[in-house]
Amino acid sequence: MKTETIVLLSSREIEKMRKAGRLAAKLLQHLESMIKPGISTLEIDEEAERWTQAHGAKSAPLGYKGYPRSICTSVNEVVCHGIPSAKQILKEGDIINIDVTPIVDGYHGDTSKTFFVGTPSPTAKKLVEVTEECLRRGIAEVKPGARIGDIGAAIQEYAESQGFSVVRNFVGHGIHRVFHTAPEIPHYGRRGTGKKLRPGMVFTIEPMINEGTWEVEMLDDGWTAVTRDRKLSAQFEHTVAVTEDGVEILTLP
Ligand code: EYL
Ligand code: CO
Repeated sequence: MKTETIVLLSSREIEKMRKAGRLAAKLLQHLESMIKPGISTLEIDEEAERWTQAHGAKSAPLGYKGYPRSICTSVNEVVCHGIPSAKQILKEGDIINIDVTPIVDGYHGDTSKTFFVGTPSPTAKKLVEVTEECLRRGIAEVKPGARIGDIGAAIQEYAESQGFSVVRNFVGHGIHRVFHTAPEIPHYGRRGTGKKLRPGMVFTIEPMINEGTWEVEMLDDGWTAVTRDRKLSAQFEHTVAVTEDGVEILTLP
């Protein structure tokens, strides 16, 4: 059993999270400008590493539990933790989630978005729009006194009402000086359940929403998670702080 405690950050620490979060959002904006048919996901990763270093930051994923690259690039049926590769060339109609986590002055900013490569199919467009709205609805639940289960319930209700499913195997996570810590934030669940939110808590909300089944398979590389039915999966992620009167999104440009 995990014995990690949920840390409440001071306003000085939240300010550092804001700086890391802002850099993460700007990095994602920068990488978005590279997305076009013909580019490899490794080229995007290499630019992410270069840009991060040029801004005096470090890439948290690189070497974390042995992860080999600086960002995750999850294309089409890849649910999360897709590894950038020279062999993976983006093509017209793909969807790609780019997930970045720079470390600035010891604090982490974790954010991701799903982008279209050229013009999406109607299904891809709807899935991506619904997933972004799931993140928005999850964030809207966050305030002191609310429960962790309220976040997942809001996300699950909306995703399933639109005919999509919510990934169970991966959850949002506490984040500060540590990349991945308590609390866990499931993107499904029941209102009124789970721990109470308190000012100073900082965590990610990062729903992965699937076109078909919610079930996930791991590829033989040991990192990449794909949908069991190989249908599409989309994801959006912000790092948020619980404030005295609600929520602050820390990963805005
Ligand atoms: C490294 C470690 C298995 C990431 C996140 C990359 C990947 C697969 C083991 C959290 C934890 C990204 O961005 C993240 N959450 O939003 N580990 C991560 N790795 C890795
Ligand atoms: Co992330």
